[in-house]
Amino acid sequence: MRILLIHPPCEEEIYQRFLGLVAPPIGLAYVAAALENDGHEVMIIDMPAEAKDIDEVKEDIERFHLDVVGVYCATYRVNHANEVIKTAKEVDGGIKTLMGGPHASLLAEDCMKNENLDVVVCGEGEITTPELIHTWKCGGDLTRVKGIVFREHEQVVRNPPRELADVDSLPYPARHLLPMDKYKLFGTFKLGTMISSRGCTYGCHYCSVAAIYGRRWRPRNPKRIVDEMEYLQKNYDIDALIFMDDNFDLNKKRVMMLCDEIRERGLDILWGYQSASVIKDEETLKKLRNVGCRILTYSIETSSRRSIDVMKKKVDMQQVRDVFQMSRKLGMIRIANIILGLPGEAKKDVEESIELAKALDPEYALFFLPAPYPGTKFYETAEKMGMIKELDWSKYDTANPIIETEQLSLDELRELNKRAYMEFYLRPAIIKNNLKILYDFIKEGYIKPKHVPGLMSYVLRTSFYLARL
Ligand code: B12
Ligand code: SF4
Repeated sequence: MRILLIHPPCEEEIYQRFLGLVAPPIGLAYVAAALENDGHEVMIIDMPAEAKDIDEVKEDIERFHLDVVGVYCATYRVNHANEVIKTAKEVDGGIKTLMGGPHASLLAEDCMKNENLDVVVCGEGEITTPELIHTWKCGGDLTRVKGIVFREHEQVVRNPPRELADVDSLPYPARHLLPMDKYKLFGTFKLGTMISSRGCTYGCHYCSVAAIYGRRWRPRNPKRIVDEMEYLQKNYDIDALIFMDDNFDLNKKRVMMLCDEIRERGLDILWGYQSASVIKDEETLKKLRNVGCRILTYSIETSSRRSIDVMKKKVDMQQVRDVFQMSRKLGMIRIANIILGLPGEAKKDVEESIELAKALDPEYALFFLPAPYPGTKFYETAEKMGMIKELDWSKYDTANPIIETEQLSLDELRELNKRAYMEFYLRPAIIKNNLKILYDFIKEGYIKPKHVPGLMSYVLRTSFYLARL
């Protein structure tokens, strides 16, 4: 069958704005690989990365003569995902339409209100999607396909859930179908991404991953991970690699084994990850640094002890301070993610979080406004307490305020968020920190002359944005 998978855009790309990050939709590439293995002809359009609008996508759908169109759906992309599905059916009513991703998985029945949508694939797509397409092709019985929600005789039917895949036996994501040249970090490093584990055992109340997959963590074998790192370096000539796991550093022993494997193979690659667990000791941090790990994103979330407890986030503030100091000494690029305005927070708490960001003094900080994603415990509570003031899901991108706290209105939160960015970035320390990193990275050969134009244009764009705040 001829299948097109689409990554729809969203209104605000915070990571692109502040980190010059454009990342591949690797979940779609995993599904595409499984479909190719089954003999299908698969294409992927990454609308934001390729800067394609819906009219251009419509032309593609007309040109490709497709059997199936599938779309990724996170909450903040839902309006565009629905538009894509509608467009596919407008072009040809015979095209089967599919949705997957976190929002679709958690709110499948709601997504099925779009009458142009035929099926939602809930949870992982690698086993379910080929099986579904095989069933369509053979005119088989959809009630036998686990993990889908579909329409039968005008009724929406939910089948039993699909068991989780064995993460070590999955084929590599079909990156050859993605516009790999478009993926960037800091506007200039050619970026590759990988998933070295899936899921997370923590149960943060605002998390969609825990809501979809439960509190399970499935690590890949370090040898297989390094095989894929080598493959990426060799085939895509990437400048930097970021692990996009839900919880990369949950198991310190596995991190150590991965470092050993990288060292033993002599792999020379600049890499980083988003830390959910926060490696706390200097020895491990050193080990990471010595095998090229130089970009660390720490999800601090908030400085307020009360918010940490309410959201069931595992954070120890003293450890966070120590880790920031140690990783600074080791010449890492540190990115702090901080949430402002969690339930119960007053202006004073938000100001404390901004002060914390400045005190930690990382090279970059991202400030998020909390969004209660449907299907999570946070959503349940926020809804029950009447806190949700924004109902347009396209605004659930953490750049827009969604909930009011007892003490803070949406407008106040919007203002505090702007203030956080201005206070954090308009400090001499930012220039000093970044110049130091720049110097180190040039000296170590990570930044080459070819990176300079991209880097300059990213710095100018971000500065221009900050100046207009
Ligand atoms: C990497 C990542 C990012 C990256 C890059 C995203 C990208 N381009 O891929 C970055 C850092 C930019 C990012 C940013 C954000 N992210 Co994010 N991100 C993730 C993360 C950790 C991993 C995604 C991933 O690649 N997983 C691995 C693949 C294999 O899994 P997958 O994508 O789910 O795909 C599988 C299935 O869903 C299914 N599937 C997916 N699509 C389709 C389509 C079809 C047709 C089918 C059949 C099946 C299918 O099959 C795939 C293979 O099994 C997820 C957590 C998660 N596990 O989803 C959060 C997650 C998607 N992000 C989330 C959020 C909230 C954000 C932000 C809004 C918030 C923030 N402040 O960080 C921002 C803003 C985005 C923006 N507009 O700027 C939420 C979304 C919640 C929701 N209900 O929509 C998640 C789920 C995190 C969470 N803990 O709740 N993110
Ligand atoms: S640490 Fe991250 S992935 Fe794990 S439950 Fe919390 S938000 Fe979800």
